[in-house]
Amino acid sequence: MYEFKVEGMTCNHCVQTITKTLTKLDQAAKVVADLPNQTVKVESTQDPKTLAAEIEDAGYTVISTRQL
Ligand SMILES: [Cu+2]
Repeated sequence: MYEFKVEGMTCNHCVQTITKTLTKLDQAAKVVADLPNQTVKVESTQDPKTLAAEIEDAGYTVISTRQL
């Protein structure tokens, strides 16, 4: 599982956008976005760089990535 610190998530729509884009990349991915903490936890077999790039493509900035 990876935790991404993300900048730019402001509402539930952002959460949905990020969740949708990541599950499109990996249908088996489990995504938990935490709006107050501005983090996105992702359980996925995909490379974390690929996941981060996907979040950025959706219009958000990934500040840091860590493995949990
Ligand atoms: Cu939003």
